[in-house]
Amino acid sequence: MKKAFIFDLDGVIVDTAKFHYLAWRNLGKQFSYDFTEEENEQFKGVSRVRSLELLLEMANYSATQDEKNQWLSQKNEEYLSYINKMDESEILPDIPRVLDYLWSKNQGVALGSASKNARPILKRLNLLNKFQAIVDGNDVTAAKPDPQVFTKGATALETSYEHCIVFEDSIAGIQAANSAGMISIGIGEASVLHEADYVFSDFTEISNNFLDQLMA
Ligand code: B16
Ligand code: MG
Repeated sequence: MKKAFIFDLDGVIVDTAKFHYLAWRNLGKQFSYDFTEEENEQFKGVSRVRSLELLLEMANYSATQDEKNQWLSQKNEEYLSYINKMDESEILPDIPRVLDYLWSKNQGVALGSASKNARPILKRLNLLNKFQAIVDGNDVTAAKPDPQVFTKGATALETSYEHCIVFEDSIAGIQAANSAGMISIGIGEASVLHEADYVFSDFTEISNNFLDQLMA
């Protein structure tokens, strides 16, 4: 039976969280806030606009709309300066193997990311043609934990939700997959992603046998 495998981008296919962190940290310095890596965990899977709101709340800084708009574009420009130096070597281990295996088994493969930069990132990684459908931050009206980013992918691949498998590194993304009735696979720490149906540290732990079981 054909299933749909939906991949998150940041933290699943590529480790761009480090670039988001650098850009948010530098922005925080403008209002004298020392943004830590630990705090950055809360930003994973969260939209750009919501991330800025969170940062301002942490810093207890009340910004004008003009300041917010300026900071959102400033943050994105810095983020893009890091992204523009990326290449295929940044693809996380065993992602190419898993994608190729799913294609060889004629499975549906989609991207479901909160990022508005998903397409240029996939292009830089030479992975654009590995996805039959791409749903990103430009395509949704509700952010994770709302399941829209994944349900749109399922619709594009003409697959019912219960036949979808989602790979996610964020708590919000796991909740989104669960609320749509999809199988959720956490990539990261089990203590953080305990709501997922399965958790693996990374794709080197996901065998072709396990993928076969998901397809069955
Ligand atoms: P952008 P994902 C998310 O991507 C990131 O995890 C999150 O940190 C980021 O704020 C969000 O994309 C928006 O990204 O500023 O590029 O639109 O994990 O859902 O692939
Ligand atoms: Mg992610």
